[in-house]
Amino acid sequence: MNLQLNAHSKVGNTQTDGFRQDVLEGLTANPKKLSSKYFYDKTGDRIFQEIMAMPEYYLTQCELDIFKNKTADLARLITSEKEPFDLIELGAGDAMKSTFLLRYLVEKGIKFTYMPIDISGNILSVLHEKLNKELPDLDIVSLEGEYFEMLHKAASLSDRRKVILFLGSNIGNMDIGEAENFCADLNSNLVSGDRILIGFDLKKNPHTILNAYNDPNGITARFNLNLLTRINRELHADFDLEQFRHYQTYDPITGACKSYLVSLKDQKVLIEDHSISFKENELIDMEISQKFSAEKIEELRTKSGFETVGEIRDSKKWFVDAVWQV
Ligand code: AVJ
Repeated sequence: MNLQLNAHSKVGNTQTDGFRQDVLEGLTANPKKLSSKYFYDKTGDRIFQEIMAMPEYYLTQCELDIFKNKTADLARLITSEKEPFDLIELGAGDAMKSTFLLRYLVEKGIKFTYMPIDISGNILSVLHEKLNKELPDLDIVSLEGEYFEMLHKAASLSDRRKVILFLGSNIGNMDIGEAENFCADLNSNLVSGDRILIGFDLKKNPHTILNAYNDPNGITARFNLNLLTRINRELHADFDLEQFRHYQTYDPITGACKSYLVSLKDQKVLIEDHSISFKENELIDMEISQKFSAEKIEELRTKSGFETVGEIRDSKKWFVDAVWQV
């Protein structure tokens, strides 16, 4: 079975409608806010690839270390029984790390279907093609859309045991309260025996963390500013990118690493027929990349109702992949 499903409406364009509504709501709020989930258009996908290749962005190498060098341990944590299961990856992207696990499972003859979920249809078709070539025996059903919508779709496609991958510290894009709600929602959408594997970026030397998001070449700045370009293109807005500057913070106490765009002057931006006013030095809250302590991870697990199965850290102990069970 090799399928590619998506949530595009054939009549009207529900995706743009949701984007427009979120952007207008966020930019008329105080403080102004945009959602980092919209970073990933075609250019955003490409800039994120550049970020993952930066020496400062240690997260990629840490989780790659786990998937490359501790594959058998990972496989043991997610495959409890003999029955075939569905391996669902939230925000699969290019599946650079999970491909090591996929290859291992295929080589061991373990029966499963890989279901990558991503909001970027562009990156999903690239992934689908790549995996067909590299692992021709792999069953793939790719699902384009929002996580929970696509999880429901996955549940409607089969009643096999589900294992959900949520890698790369994607969970860091939620604040602690949102992460608790998200994990509790995951828990209530799963059934007994289902498992989740979540990648958490751990607290560490604050310089190391800040450097990963405040890179000297301004790649992360471009990543943020690209959302304004996307709004200009898709919502016919007139943001002047020269008049906004990226600003990054890390609070080592709370573990919140946050990015903002600062308006460099008093200015008005037109988005369709809405005029948005910015004061000089006014901020747009762009992204949170939350860092975790072991205690916070335990608290998140118990609050959302999961049992622990096990966890694997990279050799530097900077990152952890935790496996939980309903
Ligand atoms: C894809 C959410 C894991 O927060 O570290 C990288 C995105 N933002 N640099 C992260 C990101 C700026 C990344 N995640």
